[in-house]
Amino acid sequence: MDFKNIHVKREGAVAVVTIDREKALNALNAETIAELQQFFRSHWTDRELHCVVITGAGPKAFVAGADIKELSELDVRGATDTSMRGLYLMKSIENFPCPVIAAINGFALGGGCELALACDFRLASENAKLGQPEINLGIIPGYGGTQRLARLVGRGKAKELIFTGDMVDAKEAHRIGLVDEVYPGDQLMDKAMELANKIAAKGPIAMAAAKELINRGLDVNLSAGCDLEKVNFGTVLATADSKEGLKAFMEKRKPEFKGE
Ligand code: CO8
Repeated sequence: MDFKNIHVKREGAVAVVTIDREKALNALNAETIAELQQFFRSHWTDRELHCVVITGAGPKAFVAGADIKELSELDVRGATDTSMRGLYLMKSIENFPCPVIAAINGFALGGGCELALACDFRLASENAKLGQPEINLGIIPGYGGTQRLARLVGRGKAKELIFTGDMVDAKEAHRIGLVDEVYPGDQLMDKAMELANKIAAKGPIAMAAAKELINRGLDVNLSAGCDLEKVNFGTVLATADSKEGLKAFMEKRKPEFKGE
């Protein structure tokens, strides 16, 4: 698959997707959104893929937002369509059947912060800066930021970030729960791959079910969420991977999951 704005490197069961528009600090233009969408759509049923890492090219930015030049040329219809395409991408990442890790190697602003919010984990380098600066441009977040940020860091912190447009550094982002871990820049990708490979070694069916249940469970009440877990538990227990995992424990060996 030939892409212009992203690179995909497969390392076993892990795919590393690098957004590469370094001159524009990896800003998400329409073409990049479309290429990312194509990547996720075409790998939706790839059973050999167990984890995805998304990062930005160069030492300075993960993604500095939606492409401001493109935004400035949109009319109402164009803005709605652009927002819809971005929201659809974020949903695809959130619902992707295997975990997606954001390796935040610098600025993650606006649409870049929203991209990271749609991922399952956010690992940041010490030089990372995150924020939703849209208000400074006279606009609002359009790729899910008003919704996912509040769910992650709480109503107050989300309002502070979105109303002021201020950036937070990696340390503060970690303190408020916006990122999960912070590493020196030269260790970020190794740490992201370490986590990705650990996840990739687990049973992919159980992993997909766990991801979906946590995501869906947060949108329903506790009782309905537990009901969802009950139904899925039975389905997962009936898989060959479950039999292998339980058997391997009793035989004191490492399980070999096949995704069946
Ligand atoms: N879009 C396009 N180009 C960008 C962007 C961007 N978001 N960010 C940086 N660039 C470009 C700059 O224009 C510059 O290009 P050039 O060299 O040709 O002038 C180059 O990248 C380097 O940037 P700077 O010279 O500005 O680098 P600095 O180190 O001085 O500053 C900053 C780095 C602080 C990151 C600064 O570039 C900045 O503030 N960027 C904009 C950040 C921002 O406001 N992001 C939010 C954008 S809006 C958004 O994301 C909305 C999402 C929802 C959209 C919904 C669709 C309808």
